[in-house]
Amino acid sequence: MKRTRFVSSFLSVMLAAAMLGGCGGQATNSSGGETAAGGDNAGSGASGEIHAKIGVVSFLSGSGAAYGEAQKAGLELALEELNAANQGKLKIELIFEDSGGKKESAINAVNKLINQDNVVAIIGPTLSSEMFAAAPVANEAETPIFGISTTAEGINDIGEYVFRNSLPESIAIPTAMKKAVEKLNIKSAAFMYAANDDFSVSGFETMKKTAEELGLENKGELTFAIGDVDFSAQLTKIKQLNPDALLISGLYKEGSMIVQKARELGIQSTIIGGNGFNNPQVFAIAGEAAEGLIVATPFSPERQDEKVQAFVKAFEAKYGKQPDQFAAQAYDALYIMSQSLLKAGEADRNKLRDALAELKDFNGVSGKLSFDENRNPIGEAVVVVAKGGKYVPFE
Ligand code: 1QQ
Repeated sequence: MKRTRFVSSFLSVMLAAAMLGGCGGQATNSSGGETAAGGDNAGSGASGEIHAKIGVVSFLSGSGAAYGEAQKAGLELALEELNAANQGKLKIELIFEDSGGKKESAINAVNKLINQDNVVAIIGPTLSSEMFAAAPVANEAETPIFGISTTAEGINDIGEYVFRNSLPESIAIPTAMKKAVEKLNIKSAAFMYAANDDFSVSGFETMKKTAEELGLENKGELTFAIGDVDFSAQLTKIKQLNPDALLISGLYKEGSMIVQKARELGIQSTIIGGNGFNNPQVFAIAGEAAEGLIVATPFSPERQDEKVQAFVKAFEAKYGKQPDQFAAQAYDALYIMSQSLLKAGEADRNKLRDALAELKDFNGVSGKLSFDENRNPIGEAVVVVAKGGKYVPFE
């Protein structure tokens, strides 16, 4: 069991005091500081302005880099807007680390951000598997770590410094499956999932449980691995099983290749995917085969909401393309950090943690957000279907 927070806070304060001669570690509130700049106490260094360094661990290279790119784009847009709006009150600095989707790299990045860069909080890492590996490090160091795409069950059980605004698959998947079963004549299901990825396994378990609850006949469960490129053996079997629905839990690269191959082999089943499919790379990889694919997401750029449309417009102006769910959740996360830092009154890890825990009815582009007692988001998913190269509401 973890030490009580009071004891460990006390110990880290003592340690910081011993190491830094009484100067607070990550607290970089510039009031009273930065006097060396030739008496310049106006502008961004003005007295009272909070300076907060936030680390970001993201999947920026390799087979899932489109997730990380979307996250970085969402964060940088929010950073620009927030630093302009918060002038004189709060200045946020982001420090990006590329984990390449690997657990070991995520752990190293978290250690570096906490011990070397003295960040007040960490956003990311991208994958649940990375979060399971790296969040215990942040939690032990009493540094808030905030998932923006981690949707597996059990993420927040790591500890009280772990948060996420990414809607868990246990909410998103049942929403998609119920709607599909209601609208299409689905009576049976088969499953394919990546057995070497925590998120994909967790998503599969939710899919299987939901299918049981919906009374669907289970026609079979087949696995693949992240990194695989040939899925013909599994899909030949799926074709024989002929399920009404094929449920796929995986990341976009392998998931989209499966969708493409399934249609190539003439599989007619309705395909329902998990969170991994919420990226436009699905259309680049699967092409026309993506048509009809059903997914649930908390974000749709089509939503006729003033805030959502303003975000879509600003994103398109900056990047020349529409934001996806990963960009939207990243964008919201930085707004949540900003609001919570202003509430905390200084860039202090424990004060920020407490402010985050109190978040209620945050009105973001990926919906309204409050946390439950386990710091999980309470939110709703919309169900979308692939049509003409993009996702549109499934009505
Ligand atoms: C997780 C996910 C992935 C799809 C994130 C990219 O939801 O790993 O939890």
